[in-house]
Amino acid sequence: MVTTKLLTLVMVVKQQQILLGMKKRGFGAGRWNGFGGKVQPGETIEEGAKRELFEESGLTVQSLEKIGQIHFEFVGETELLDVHIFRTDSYQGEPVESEEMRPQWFDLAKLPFTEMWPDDIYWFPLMLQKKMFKGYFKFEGYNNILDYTLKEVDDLAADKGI
Ligand code: 8OG
Repeated sequence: MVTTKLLTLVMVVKQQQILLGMKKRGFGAGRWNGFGGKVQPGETIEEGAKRELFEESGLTVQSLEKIGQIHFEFVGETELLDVHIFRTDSYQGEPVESEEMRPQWFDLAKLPFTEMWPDDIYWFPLMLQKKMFKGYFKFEGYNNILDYTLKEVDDLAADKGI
């Protein structure tokens, strides 16, 4: 039986920099990424995104802009990931290291793509231009992309396709 896990991912942008965290443990360990995780029962996706952002980086936000949605499949695994991606350009607080993440600002011109999930290089340009997108990536293991689709959309909620 195929199941789908609902996840969030928040990208914090300020001027010409983006805040990424080095994932210290668990899924995606050793990679720089935005902040996020599993949506819990009883919370909306946006509430889950804000909670994970705070837990992992110490930052709070008033509002988040929904910017993308990507489905991930891993060959041989029955669980699909449905990752809802948000962007924010304003936040409160200062980034602090958590048990899960070590935050660091990166210049947008010098992103550490070789130490990030391999799909990120495809959709980061859209996210950075504030273009909404939907995508699908099929992985073999955690390093190899076998197949993918990625498209810009006008309205994330209205567009049902992946
Ligand atoms: O709770 P946990 O740390 O396992 O959540 C996984 C986080 O990783 C969540 O924020 C979603 C995010 N994530 C994936 N796959 C990918 C990916 O391919 N690229 C990026 N940038 N983030 C991903 O699960």
